[in-house]
Amino acid sequence: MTSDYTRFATRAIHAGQKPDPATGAIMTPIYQTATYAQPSPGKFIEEFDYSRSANPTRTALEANLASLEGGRFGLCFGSGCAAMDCVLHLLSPGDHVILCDDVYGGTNRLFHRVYNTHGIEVSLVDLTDHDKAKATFTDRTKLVWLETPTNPMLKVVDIASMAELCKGGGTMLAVDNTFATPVLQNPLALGADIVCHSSTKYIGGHSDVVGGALITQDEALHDRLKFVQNSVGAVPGPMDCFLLLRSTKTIHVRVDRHCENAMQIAQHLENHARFTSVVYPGLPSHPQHAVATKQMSGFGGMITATMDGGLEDARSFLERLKVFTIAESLGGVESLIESPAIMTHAAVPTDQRATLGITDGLVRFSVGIEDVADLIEDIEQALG
Ligand code: P1T
Repeated sequence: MTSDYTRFATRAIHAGQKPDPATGAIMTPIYQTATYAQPSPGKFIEEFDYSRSANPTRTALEANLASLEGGRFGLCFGSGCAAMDCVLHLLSPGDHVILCDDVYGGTNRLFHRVYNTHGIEVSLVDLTDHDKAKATFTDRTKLVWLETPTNPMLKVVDIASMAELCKGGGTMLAVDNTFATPVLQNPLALGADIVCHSSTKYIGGHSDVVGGALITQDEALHDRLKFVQNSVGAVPGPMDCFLLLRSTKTIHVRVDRHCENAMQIAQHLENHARFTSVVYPGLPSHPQHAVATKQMSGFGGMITATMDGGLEDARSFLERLKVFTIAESLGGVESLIESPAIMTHAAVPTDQRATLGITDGLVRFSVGIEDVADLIEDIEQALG
């Protein structure tokens, strides 16, 4: 499924896509069909028999995303949560999972409130602490699941060192690469077995699609995941796949600008008296800045910062912003801002939030690609 092109920008635009054989249409058509005519019973044209199993618009997107992550196989889903769920279906009762302590609230909920009840034991661990991570492995540990940078605290986990810990023990390493994007970080090259994306975010880039993806190198693992994808059926429709294919053509350009804008805003906030802490992997003050520099080619568009007052202070700041919009989600061209404690991470138990630093004064910026001077002016007027 990988493309012949070696350079990222060319793969972003061409991988998985060729002019439509029927008409020469340059853009992969939206194959809005549930089923396919069979020339003879049980004989298909290519792999297409029914659109839950395969659809040409989705096949093109799956090949494109596989190529962007440097993987051989891609699978797309109706949401990032559906992609995660597909991996968790590979587990059996009694299996043990190590989950990074700081993850999207919905990820925490899926592992703890859905799969825990199916007999999967989950250990939440700060995976930036190598020794702590190592000590958590048991002979039943089948999966390590991490995000890096994490949502929302932007911790950076050393992927290669986690891959080393998983090696040899039959433990799969899955990395949610949503915040980093395939432009800035490729976990498969660092030893991960599975890369997961909420393609709702930077892959889509325009806040108009909900989707998810899994990318792998190993054919046997891909076949197991594809079996679940088809059996459970949480697949995206062809229109959403078309929109995502259109988006990946510009992902490298968008992500570069997200990084530039976020760096300037992080530096600005760091010098601001109203914020007691500013977390951005590109700042030398970030505790894992060295790891980020080693495994990422840029630092992304997400910033978290703690305001000196509590929730009311954060609320009035958010309400006064004019360019930033208060909303869940991230990774779109437009700037968004939110309060994790009462929005994206409200599903995380209060004690866990406190341990992680998800306080009431924490705000999370998804820095868009508007003119950065307007973004900084907006922040200033809202604080003033
Ligand atoms: O929303 P969905 O496409 O199902 O993706 C879930 C998901 C998975 N992984 C990460 C790192 C995520 O951030 C998300 C979704 N996150 C948000 C909606 C949010 O505002 O943080």
